[in-house]
Amino acid sequence: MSDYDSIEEIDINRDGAGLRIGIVAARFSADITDGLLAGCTAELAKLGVNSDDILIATVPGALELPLALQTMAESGRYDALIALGAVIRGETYHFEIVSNESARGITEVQLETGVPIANGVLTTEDDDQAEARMMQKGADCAAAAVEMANLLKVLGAS
Ligand code: INI
Repeated sequence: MSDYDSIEEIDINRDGAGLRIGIVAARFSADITDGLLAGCTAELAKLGVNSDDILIATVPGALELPLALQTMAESGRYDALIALGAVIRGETYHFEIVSNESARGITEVQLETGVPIANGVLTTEDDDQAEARMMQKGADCAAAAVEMANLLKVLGAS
């Protein structure tokens, strides 16, 4: 028996039924993005999200993710959003700028709009690392988006 058994705790809820989810995917590393999308959409289906309640938008690169996400968040049509992309150190001279700025923008959008965003922008040393992680990362983001959407509904109602 834990010390906090007498204190109310909100259960983790990963039931995706009825949730509307928007996905924005950066095409810069298209093969990696495809893997992220495959892992993400398969997990959303497993969690009960209806395919009619999902919209996928694509943008050129990770730096375009925040603005597209902001527009979707402000539309009021989504319970949660998912950002997908890859920034690979071996393929860019400005790795830090692209990875840091996309992460900063994604965080800012969720805090400013109140719509949760799962950050699935992989930052890796090379393609092999990105390929090894893409399916799991996509699935993790689907679970995070569903969980956060449900948590915010409870927190907002209490
Ligand atoms: N965009 C990415 O998504 N990943 C990268 O690794 C990357 N590199 O290597 O530069 C990248 N650059 C493009 C950037 O996101 C914008 O699309 C571009 O600067 C136009 O605004």
